[in-house]
Amino acid sequence: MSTSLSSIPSVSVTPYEYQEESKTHKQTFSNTLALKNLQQHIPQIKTFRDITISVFIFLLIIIIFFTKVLNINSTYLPNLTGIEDTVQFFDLANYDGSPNGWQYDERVLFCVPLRDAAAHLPMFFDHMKKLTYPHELIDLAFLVSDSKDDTMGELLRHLDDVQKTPQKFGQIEIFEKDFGQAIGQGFSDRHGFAAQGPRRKLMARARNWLWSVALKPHHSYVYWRDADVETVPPTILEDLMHHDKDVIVPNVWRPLPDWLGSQQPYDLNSWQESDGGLQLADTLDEDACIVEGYVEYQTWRPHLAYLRDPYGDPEVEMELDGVGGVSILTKARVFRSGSHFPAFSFEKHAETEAFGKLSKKMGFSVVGLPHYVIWHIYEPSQDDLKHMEWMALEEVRQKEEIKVKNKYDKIWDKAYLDVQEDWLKERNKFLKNTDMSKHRKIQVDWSGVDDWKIDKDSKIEKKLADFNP
Ligand SMILES: Nc1nc2c(ncn2[C@@H]2O[C@H](COP(=O)(O)OP(=O)(O)OP(=O)(O)O)[C@@H](O)[C@H]2O)c(=O)[nH]1
Ligand SMILES: [Mg+2]
Repeated sequence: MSTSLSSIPSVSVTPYEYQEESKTHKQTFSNTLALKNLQQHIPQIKTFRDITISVFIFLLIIIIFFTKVLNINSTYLPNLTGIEDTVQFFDLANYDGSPNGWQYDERVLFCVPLRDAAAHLPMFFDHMKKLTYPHELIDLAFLVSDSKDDTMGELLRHLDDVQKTPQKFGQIEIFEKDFGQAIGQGFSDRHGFAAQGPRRKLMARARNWLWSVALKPHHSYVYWRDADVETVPPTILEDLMHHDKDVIVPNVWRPLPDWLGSQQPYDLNSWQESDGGLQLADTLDEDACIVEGYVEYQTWRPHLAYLRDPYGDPEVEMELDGVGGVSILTKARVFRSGSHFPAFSFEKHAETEAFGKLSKKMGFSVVGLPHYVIWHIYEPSQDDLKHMEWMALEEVRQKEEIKVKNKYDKIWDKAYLDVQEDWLKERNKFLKNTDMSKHRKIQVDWSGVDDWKIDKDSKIEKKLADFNP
């Protein structure tokens, strides 16, 4: 820069001009210096600006995280001084249900209808103890109805056991109410076609009684579970919850004995509506109740159960219209909003299938997971029982047959000398003087012999020609 200053043409200009110009130059020079100085600091300024922006973005993320992801609850609290002992305040916006509810102490109401279920309860409580959702956040509600066995006694015993362990649950309520269910609880009684409509409507009433008395303002979720589930992941609540749907069900299959094919899609009540289903509904009476899996009602609906791929992604979702009741997770607000289990024909359906349809109609999301499976127990039908009886008898008969054969084989070996080989050797000696033609006449059938087509050039033909020249 000093060279550029000395090179200013001082001779050819007036002092004034020079001064002026020199001044300008000085200014330019100082400006250039300042600019250079500034340029030297630019990286720092840029970093500073970057830091400011980064901090701003960071703060923004934190705010979004706390408000949305953490789902910060309303902090409003009314002044309850003086009445806090008798008045409880709930802001229901705080119990909407988030996809990771277990991290925010969200309570689940676990509803279980029971009838003649004493035999299933040991298995049921075994699953309960293994649940990974924090047990203190699970409130249990049971409805025991029309039972001929000791369902209530078994239930109390199991609850007593589990509540003494570290795996104890939150609040527990048991309700008892008989609905006069006349249809038996055996497999074939339950699954007869004529029994379906009345049975489903009655079950709907039972479910409504249960949730309507058990649901509290502090529940964010309601989970429905049948007692007769044999295999279920312990993470079922979290697995269903993280999908963030209003109503969600897994796929339900059942194991079968080998002679029946080892496994089978079970719950056909989870399906998507089809044109065939809608057309069928139009042809039926107002009170009719379509049920799946019966030749009487062909709906051509895609069933969740049949869409299972054993190697499929368990996260895959399928939109549904009807849902089965074996295992349903719902946000509590679905019931608070007025959805329920229709105990009458709603769009030609009742109970859980109608609940799915109704909830969807009310704008809630209703979803099933085709590749996420839980397993219902296998209960033999009357035909299966007959076949099993026959198989049991057959097994006994075959065992007996083997026993007798072994016995005879032994006796045969010991009691009789096997002379077959000797006989073959000595047979000719014995028979050498015997004219067997008296005992065994040899007859030759010559019919058709003239029709034989013999090649004229063949050796036989030539020989014949030699005999008959
Ligand atoms: N409270 C009550 N519970 C019932 C009644 N009928 C059945 N249950 C219970 O409801 C759950 C489901 O009943 P299931 O008999 O398995 O019948 P489902 O769910 O229609 O399905 P399937 O297993 O296919 O017959 C089980 O936990 C039963 O114990 C009833 O009339 N009242
Ligand atoms: Mg069942």
